[in-house]
Amino acid sequence: MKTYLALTATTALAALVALPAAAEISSRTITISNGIAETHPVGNGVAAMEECLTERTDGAWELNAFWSSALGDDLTATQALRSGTQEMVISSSSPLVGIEPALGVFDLPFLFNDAAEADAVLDGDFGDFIAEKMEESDLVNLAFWENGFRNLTNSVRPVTSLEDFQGMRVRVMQNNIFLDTFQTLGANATPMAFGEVFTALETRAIDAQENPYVTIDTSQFYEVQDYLSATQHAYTPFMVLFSKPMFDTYSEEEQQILRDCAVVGRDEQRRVSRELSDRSLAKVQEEGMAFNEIDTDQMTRIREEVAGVYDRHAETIGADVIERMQAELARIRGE
Ligand code: TK8
Repeated sequence: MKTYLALTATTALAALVALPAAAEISSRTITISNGIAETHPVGNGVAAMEECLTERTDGAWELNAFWSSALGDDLTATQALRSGTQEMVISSSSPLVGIEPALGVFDLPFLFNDAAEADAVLDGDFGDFIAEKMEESDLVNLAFWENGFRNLTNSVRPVTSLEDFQGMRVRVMQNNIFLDTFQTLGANATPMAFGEVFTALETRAIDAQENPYVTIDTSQFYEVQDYLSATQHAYTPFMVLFSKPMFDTYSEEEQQILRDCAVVGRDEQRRVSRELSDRSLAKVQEEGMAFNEIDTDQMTRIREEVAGVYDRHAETIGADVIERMQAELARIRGE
């Protein structure tokens, strides 16, 4: 009798604990796509996110990840989210300005001074403001991860001065602000999806591209590029986007699990990205790239040359969006 009672109590307790979870969490396979290789720190972020999801759902969810543009480039995959045919994408913000013009604020040259500033803006009120805007386009931004500070590679010459950009055929993202920045520097800029860049460099259809060190390394651009110059001309984020039509079918508990685990992934992704950056820079030099920094006077000339980009794109991005960003940066900088 005693044993029976104890058993019943245990069973009842187990049912109490298990029931709400069983009611709120359905078993799911979530497709997530990326343009970069799995060896990029985004791979570490996705692994950390998956571990978190497994733990929080008792293994009811699985992430099905596709790399190297296997499900299409950033823009194509993001459109699939909007129409509710794919759950997730980790996309650069830059190719999405046609969907949400305010995202162009991140593409303005020399906006952030360092990664800490970028984190403070992206993880704070400004990031929330952007996330709210994305919902109007049927996209839920779960978190901002790191793409990083971008640097120029090419197969023509080391870029040490403003004049060195002249006539260089540079691939830029599908983004008018980057296009304007590189045209203003005198380059011949061509917008292109990321998945086409390696081949375009290999066949010499273009001379140059720009990306953070970890991307230059993990995409093996060192095989088809000779020079790397530390231009640090912009910091662009990755957005961890979820299809809003699909998100809306998830229970509140499930939505919270997604948000929490995207943040767990973010912290790991940024940690690895920052740790790898120096190693990637060393590695691409070992692989034969010639690296140079650009002296302060020339960097000042480059910055001044592109300063007009801010005004030329203020109307498209939204003057209020740029002002909000600048106010936020002033606050962070203690100005
Ligand atoms: C990968 C891209 C890449 C970006 C680019 O899909 O296109 O140059 O920097 O990281 O999002």
